[in-house]
Amino acid sequence: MGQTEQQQEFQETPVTFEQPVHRYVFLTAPDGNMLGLDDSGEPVLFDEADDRVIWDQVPNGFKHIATDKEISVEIDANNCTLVINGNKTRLAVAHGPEKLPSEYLEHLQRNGWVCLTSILPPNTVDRLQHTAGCDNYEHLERRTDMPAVCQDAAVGRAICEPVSLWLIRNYLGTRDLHLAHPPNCISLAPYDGESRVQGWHADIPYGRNGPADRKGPLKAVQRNVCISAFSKANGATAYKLSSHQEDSGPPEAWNPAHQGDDPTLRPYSGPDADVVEAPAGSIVLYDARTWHRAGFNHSDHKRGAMLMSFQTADVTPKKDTRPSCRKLHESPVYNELNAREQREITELMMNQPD
Ligand SMILES: O=C(O)CCC(=O)C(=O)O
Repeated sequence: MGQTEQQQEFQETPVTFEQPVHRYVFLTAPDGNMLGLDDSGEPVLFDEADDRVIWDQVPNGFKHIATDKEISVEIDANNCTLVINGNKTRLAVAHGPEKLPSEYLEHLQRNGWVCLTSILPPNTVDRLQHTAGCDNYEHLERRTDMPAVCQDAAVGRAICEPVSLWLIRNYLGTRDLHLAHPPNCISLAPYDGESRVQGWHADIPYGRNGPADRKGPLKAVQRNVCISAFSKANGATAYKLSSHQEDSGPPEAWNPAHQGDDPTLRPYSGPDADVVEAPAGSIVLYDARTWHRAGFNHSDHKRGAMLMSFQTADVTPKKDTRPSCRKLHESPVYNELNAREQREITELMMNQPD
């Protein structure tokens, strides 16, 4: 590697998202459906997280952000009771997004990626860190004797995070999606300066479908969950943001290890690449055509992540997700998930193309 290239190493451009100072709330029924207002302003439960289910807590109750309508209700230990469709329904005040789903969708459609900053609640993040063996749980070995989704309900909750599911379905223009592989909680070890590292790639084709037509219909959205806080220093995923619009995959020069005899040559890490830095519990969604690779972890600690690919019904998954889902159905963890989560996971993991 020449002098100039070396000077340009580890110089990716950071795109940094700070901890939100304000977040909206969901009002969630025991079955996981979320309170919203219908077109006539009546309270209704929805199973999709679009703008209709986004609320702000105000002194006497809640304000519906899309309509400015306020409802007065007493809040007791983060719960309230409301009459919905003639039934008294107990609702939990739950961790919501920093922005409206429609704002995220606008960003995703314009740029091919979006960061949902700190969208997962802290208790879910803590259990994901436990499952990945990172952060406060770095002393633990990651379990490999059962699928991650059976190890802790937090994994299923992260899979079913409702704003990201709504965004992916709208971006891909279909409700009918499945996961490309069983979700795993992984950790990126500190980089020793010489081992082989992941090269630049795009995740389409993700399965066994043959070469992708990058100009063809949209086929998949990737979802990287930041289990640890992601920073350039600890190996946050590197992207060429908006490269989903390019006609081809990453340039050969960005992957010198793929050409010569030395598979440990480092991939491009200069300023034309980006890293998305975000607090733990953030989710980065990106068009599967986006060029990306794991970052270089220059810290002394493991960096936890959960990587998922949501594909349209016609795409063959990389791995069959049905055996893991059957194990989940038999596991006590399944009963910790609410009805919405059980339905979503079963659909996302059991639906496979013929
Ligand atoms: O580990 C990472 O940061 C990203 C890896 C990734 O997205 C991939 O392998 O496709």
